[in-house]
Amino acid sequence: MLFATIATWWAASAIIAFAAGAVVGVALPVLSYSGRIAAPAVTTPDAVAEGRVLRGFAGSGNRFGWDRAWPLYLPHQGLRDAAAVRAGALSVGTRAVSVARSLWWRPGEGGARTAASIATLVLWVVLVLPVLVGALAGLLVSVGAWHLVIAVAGGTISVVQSVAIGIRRTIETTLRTQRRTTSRCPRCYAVSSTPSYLCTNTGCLVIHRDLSPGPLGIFRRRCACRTTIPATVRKGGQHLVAVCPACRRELPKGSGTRQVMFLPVIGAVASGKTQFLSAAVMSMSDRVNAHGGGFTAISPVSRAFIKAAEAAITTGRRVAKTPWDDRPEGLPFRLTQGTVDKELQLMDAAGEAFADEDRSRALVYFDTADVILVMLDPLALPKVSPLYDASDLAGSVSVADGDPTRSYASVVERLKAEQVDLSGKHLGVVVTKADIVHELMGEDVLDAGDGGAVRRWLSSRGLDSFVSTIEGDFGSVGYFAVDSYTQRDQDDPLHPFNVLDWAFHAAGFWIEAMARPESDNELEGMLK
Ligand SMILES: Nc1nc2c(ncn2[C@@H]2O[C@H](COP(=O)(O)OP(=O)(O)OP(=O)(O)O)[C@@H](O)[C@H]2O)c(=O)[nH]1
Ligand SMILES: [Mg+2]
Ligand SMILES: [Zn+2]
Ligand SMILES: [Zn+2]
Repeated sequence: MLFATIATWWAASAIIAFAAGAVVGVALPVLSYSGRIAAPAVTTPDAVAEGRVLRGFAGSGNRFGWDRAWPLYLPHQGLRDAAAVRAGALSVGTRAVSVARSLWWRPGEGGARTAASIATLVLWVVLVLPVLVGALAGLLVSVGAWHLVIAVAGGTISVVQSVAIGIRRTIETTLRTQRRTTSRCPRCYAVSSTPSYLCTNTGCLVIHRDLSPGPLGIFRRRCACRTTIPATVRKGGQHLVAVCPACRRELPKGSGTRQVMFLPVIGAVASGKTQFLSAAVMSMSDRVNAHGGGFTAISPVSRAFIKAAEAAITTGRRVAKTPWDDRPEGLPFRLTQGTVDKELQLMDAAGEAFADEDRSRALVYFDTADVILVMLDPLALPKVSPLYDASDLAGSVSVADGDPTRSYASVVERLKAEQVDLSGKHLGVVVTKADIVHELMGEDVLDAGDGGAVRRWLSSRGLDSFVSTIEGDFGSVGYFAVDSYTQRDQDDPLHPFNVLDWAFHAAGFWIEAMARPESDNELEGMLK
């Protein structure tokens, strides 16, 4: 009878205690999350940036660490939350055990005291133990079940997320490689595959160095300031403010989402660099506009350049001398047509920069150029200048000063000394002021339609060894003669556009054959 009563009590109290323990176990995650019991560690953007959350760096994060943004909940915050629930369960359990133990009354050693201890122990075992065991078991089972559910669901979501990240990253890299998108800083000349981006919240100082799908977001990312921005350069690059990863200065809008054709020019003072680039840019603009595309200057400096070029070319005024600046700024232009979106960045340094190797040392952008143009003023050649000086044309145009090969050497000697590989680079030799040469010597001397003829002309005018030097230095060399001053037909062999055409082909900027102004289809091809 007594045993039956005890057994019933045990069963009943254990079941009730089990249920109570289970309820506590269910309430624990809520209590923990709201910080009442064992609050979890939070994967804050600061913890992320300090490298305490995510291991291993990805993308350009390699250089700068992880960006200051909120990571995905899984797995890192999820694991921390689960650990907090376990810690909470442990502390509730320990507390229950110590409360239960305090109920066993032990007055001390000897005689009646020992007897009292034993008596309360018996009572304790009969009354308290089943409650304690039931409660602990309930807690254990419910926390265990919760972990199991979370582990299965969280694990599945985590795996799906990793796959999604992998797919999104592959798409991004493939498209980027296909479109050959880069960004080129017009001011510090740094070339990078991913520019850095500012948060859209203007009060936020966070710079997002590596906008790519990953643990900081698969489609969108939440900045430390809780503003959400796109998680890819392809999406974000369209409207976020891009800054140079190297110098942090603002880049032209859309940098990093386009292929960039970079075209720097070498040439002595008054060799005709600016006149050539002005004519080339205007013809580019005319062509693209004529075919329904857009050609726009995308920086204050390139806007000023195109304005001056337009004024000079349309009125026949001569271009102004370029002021000498140690670190000239690149001139970025955007070319759009249909879905095609590309950038052309020209670099027009003043001739003074090419006086010697020391001066041209700052022009490190030559290191990363696939195509380089060198401007040669034929009127400065010893075999031509007496003819010009003695003619009626003498003084009509400024003539380059100094040996025309010196400006070339000022750049290329440094590149060679620094072991820059020139074998993959292309050099365009542009003989300027061909109109004047033709007036002095007749139309047939400098046949612009034929690069070989221009090369022979230079060789026979004292530049024989120069020709062999440059051909030994560069992977390929193209020869051109241009008249950048007179407005000529688009298909005139002396038109500066011919040089651009060659340069674009050499750099793989135009995939289809060169567009002639008559054919729309071909221009589309040229921009693709
Ligand atoms: N007739 C004629 N004049 C030209 C041609 N190219 C340049 N010029 C003139 O030559 C002079 C010098 O040309 P620029 O383009 O200013 O020379 P630059 O190389 O830019 O010189 P810096 O800016 O000092 O480095 C200008 O007066 C031009 O108008 C050309 O093809 N034909
Ligand atoms: Mg100039
Ligand atoms: Zn920069
Ligand atoms: Zn922000």
